Amino acid sequence: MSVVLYHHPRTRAANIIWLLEEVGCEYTLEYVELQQGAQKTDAFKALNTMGKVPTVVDGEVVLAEVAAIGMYLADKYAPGRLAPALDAPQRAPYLRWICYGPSVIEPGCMAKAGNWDFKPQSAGWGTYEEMVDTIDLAIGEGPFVLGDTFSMADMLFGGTVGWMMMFGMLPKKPAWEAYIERLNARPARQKARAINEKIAAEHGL
Ligand SMILES: N[C@@H](CCC(=O)N[C@@H](CS)C(=O)NCC(=O)O)C(=O)O
Repeated sequence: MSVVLYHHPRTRAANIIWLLEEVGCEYTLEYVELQQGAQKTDAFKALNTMGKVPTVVDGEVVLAEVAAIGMYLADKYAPGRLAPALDAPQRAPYLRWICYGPSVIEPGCMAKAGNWDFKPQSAGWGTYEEMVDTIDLAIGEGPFVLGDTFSMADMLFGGTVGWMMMFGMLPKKPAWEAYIERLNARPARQKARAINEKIAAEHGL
């Protein structure tokens, strides 16, 4: 049985193809016509009440949220390879950097770009400057956030950092660019990019 990814190539769902390719499980893609509102139909919202992609179905499992999907795929299909064991010391930074993308980087960048009025002591994403310092800590000397070991954390954390740098919402620091280039060089990422571009072309995007 293959994993089904509800997908659109110009969204966060694009990155999930990279995750699936690295994990190496069988998968199929279901294109969601976002422009026509297919994500807000009752049928789709029965899978994901948010009416958003990515959404994944794996047998009886239905899952949304990029970080949750990544952790699930790594634990189920690549334990010990893309996800450190539950009792491994590396499991702690692995979880930290996976959570850091959606809980700090995404809202922190949106807050900065949108000039939001908020109290950094109360907002979970804190100040932009502290976020940048923390990304420096995560990337460090590299080559990956767990040092020499590439993991699902790089796909999720690195995916978010790369996306935000591309949109000018994070600075293009040389060490960060070098990290993203290491991720871009992975064959699975290049394959995923080609798949996304093919689907985009097929749909005139
Ligand atoms: N928190 C969600 C965000 C998902 C999300 O915002 N997806 C966007 C595309 S990048 C979407 O489906 N937008 C369509 C809509 O909201 O109508 C995640 O991490 O998966």
